[in-house]
Amino acid sequence: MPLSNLVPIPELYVSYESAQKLKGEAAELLSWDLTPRQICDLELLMNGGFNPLKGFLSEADYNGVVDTMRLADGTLWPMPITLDVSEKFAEQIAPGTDIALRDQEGVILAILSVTDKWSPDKHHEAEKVFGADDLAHPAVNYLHNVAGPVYLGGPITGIQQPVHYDFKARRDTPNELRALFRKMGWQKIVAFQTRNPLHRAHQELTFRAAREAQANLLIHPVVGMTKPGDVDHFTRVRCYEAVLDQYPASTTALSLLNLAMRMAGPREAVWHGLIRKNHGCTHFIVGRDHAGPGKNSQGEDFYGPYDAQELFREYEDEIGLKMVDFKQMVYVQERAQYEPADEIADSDKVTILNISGTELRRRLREGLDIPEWFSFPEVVAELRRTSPPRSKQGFTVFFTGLSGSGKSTVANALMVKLMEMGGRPVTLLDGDVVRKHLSSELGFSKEHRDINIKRIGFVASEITKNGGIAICAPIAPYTATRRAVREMIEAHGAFIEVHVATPIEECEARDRKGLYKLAREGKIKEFTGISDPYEAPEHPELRIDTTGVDVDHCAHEVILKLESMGLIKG
Ligand code: PPS
Repeated sequence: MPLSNLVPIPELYVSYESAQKLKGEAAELLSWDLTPRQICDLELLMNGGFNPLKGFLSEADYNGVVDTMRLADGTLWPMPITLDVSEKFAEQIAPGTDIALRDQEGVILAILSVTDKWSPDKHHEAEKVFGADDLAHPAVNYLHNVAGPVYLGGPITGIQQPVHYDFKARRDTPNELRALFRKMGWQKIVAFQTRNPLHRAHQELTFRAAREAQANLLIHPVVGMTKPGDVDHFTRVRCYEAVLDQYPASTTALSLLNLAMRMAGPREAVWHGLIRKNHGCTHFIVGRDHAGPGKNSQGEDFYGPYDAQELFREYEDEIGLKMVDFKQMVYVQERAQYEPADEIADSDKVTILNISGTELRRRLREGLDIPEWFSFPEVVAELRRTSPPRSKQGFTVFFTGLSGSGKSTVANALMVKLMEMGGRPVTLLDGDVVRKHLSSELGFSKEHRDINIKRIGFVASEITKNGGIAICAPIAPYTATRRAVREMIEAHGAFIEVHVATPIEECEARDRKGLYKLAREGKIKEFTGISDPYEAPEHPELRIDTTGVDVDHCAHEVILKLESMGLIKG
């Protein structure tokens, strides 16, 4: 039995009695409503998953972590765990203040005793932690466009765990997992981190990894926050449960980890290792492109495919876990089995079959065959259930462009054409109409425009989730806000951004509402294109200019795009 599993990992919770008392007192304190990512971080801080951290990082620890992957006392820790807040909230806080940390329903989860408050250099953080200050990296985008500008640090007093209603029996704290391993007499445990459904290749790989290490296996998927666009965790957990039956009985456990991933590749691998060590594991599988964020804005990979393995190897002793490096498993048709790619010689002259993630998504989208050698029928059935062919899924067409560019007119024509085709309910969220019904109290400051667009995004994502078609037609002048809406919607279906790129001269010449004239005279302030910016989309799914083109033709172009994406059948 590894020694570490005989002793519990320190948690930050106080006793039940103290928690009840503290809860009463905390009601009087200033409160911070935690974001979904902060709730994930707090849970792992409190239950010891982030041991040795005792709270959100102080400024000195943060600087050490960002620059050298070490806390101020020299302990290895690769990821900044900080409490980011708004400037307005930070103004009320000074070192020495206690604040109540609440979940999104207002339940008090913990008290933060603030020792540090500072405004971080986010460009520096992005460069050092994620390797590039590039918004194509999901965590860099989060850092600049979602996270607040001020960080608070200090120790945490844990009052209660965040509440989960889903898969309760599959969630374990580090100490619960340690106790399970003790009870089962498991001495060596290989952890497998994943944010994707498991197919046969993963099952083979994890099974072999455990056998080679003569260890038991822990499938330890992340169910907190993963990469935007990933398969939702409800679907994935049902898939994992199906795959669990494929391992020899009592050799393998499945436990869900409420981690908010950062997709930081090499640094993330080291972080994942430390977290698994805290959960009582002895070995950790690090794959090709571990926790990779995809391509950067130049279309290149952020990290080399084996950077994560190299960094992990460098720190293996300090992490206290042995790395099991990923052996890529491939299917050999002639032998009807999976084999490690590096064990197949050229002289074998065999046929190797593979289906990439992109190809799998295409087949699911188009309702095409997914062969049995690739995945388990239960997993495929589960994936098909949540991702029906695209022609049956909901989607959002998001028009953006200047006032008078023709957004509403084309959107209206598109709506009618889609209704004529039938099949799915269609809702038009036009800029003016939304401002009348949903956003009547808002003006045109950046802050108000962002709220307006996020409301539209929220409604559109609900429509998309429920299988309908949402057509949005606001100006939506800011790239970051449009991206946030895209992320909200792509979790449920396709997002088609249509830039109505009619030049401002044409919009102004039309001046259908007489607003440009008033804006030029200074009678309307903050008017988009005149006295307020419009950030044109760089890569919209479609760009149309309505100058001299009839509406019918423009709407038809959108229809053709939807057909080419398999969203509607011609
Ligand atoms: S935003 O930026 O996306 O929130 O704008 P949106 O909700 O689409 O509202 C734009 C419509 O409001 C009218 N209007 C203005 N537009 C831009 N800037 C200023 N200051 C402004 N004041 C009023 C205008 O009629 C827009 O409608 P469209 O259909 O775009 O012409």
